Amino acid sequence: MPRIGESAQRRGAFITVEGGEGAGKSTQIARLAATLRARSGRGVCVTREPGGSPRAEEIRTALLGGLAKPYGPFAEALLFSAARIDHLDRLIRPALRRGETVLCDRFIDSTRAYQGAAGGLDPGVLDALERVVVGPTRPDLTLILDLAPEAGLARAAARAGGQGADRFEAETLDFHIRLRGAFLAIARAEPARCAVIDAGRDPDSVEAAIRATVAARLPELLPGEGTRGDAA
Ligand code: Z5A
Repeated sequence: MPRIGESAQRRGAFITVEGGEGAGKSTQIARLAATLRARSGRGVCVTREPGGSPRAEEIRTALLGGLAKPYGPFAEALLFSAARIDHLDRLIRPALRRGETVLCDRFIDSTRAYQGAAGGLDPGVLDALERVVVGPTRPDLTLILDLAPEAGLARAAARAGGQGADRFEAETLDFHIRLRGAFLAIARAEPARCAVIDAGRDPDSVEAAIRATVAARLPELLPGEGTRGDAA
């Protein structure tokens, strides 16, 4: 469980990266991590959800294998939450307390978008889960990589090279269109935390937009670059 007074102990920065399938999250997190390691003078912890700790990775295998699908979006949200509790306790909060920058591939907004907006789970249930599971450990910045679902699914399929789609990739195009709308709605609702990045461009252009956004929103991480503003 989150601890009282956590915010006072927390010294690092927490950045999450969100978006639909094949939006380029892993590609861009690797690039941003390299930039921050070279420029920020702080440790950088790269992680992902579901997963990120040994126990949470076991839950990931079950979730992406479709084990919880027959039980519906509430049961799936509970399993994602179980993985998140372990991930926060074992990896994210200790790294933040050490003053590191945590870069996390998916976090609470994926639960909101996949199990909530696209899966039909009541937003009140999701809010309650976030309060007890995440508490005060909220991202300082969330980069939402926005891409047409057709393009993202094509990228993911090309990368898979004939291997089958996982539990979520196998959803209908309509599901993925609802997902995109959900991520954009989250960004509109929380503009101070979220920045939308056009992920339909080449990887170098997407990287430049992310770097400018990080420099503008969290200038202490990229000293000397903070005056150019968001370039999403
Ligand atoms: N999920 C959920 O339902 N609820 C939750 O609470 C959480 C998650 C936390 C995790 O899957 C699944 O769990 C996810 C949501 C659900 N759904 N699915 N599937 P995952 O981690 O296995 O998959 P993912 O998060 O969707 O990531 P991904 O498919 O690996 O995509 P990505 O990381 O965004 O993209 P990438 O690997 O960087 O790039 C994909 C390919 O495109 C690759 O070949 C790249 O070389 C290429 N690429 C990357 N950028 C570009 C550009 N700019 N142009 C052209 N090609 C590019």
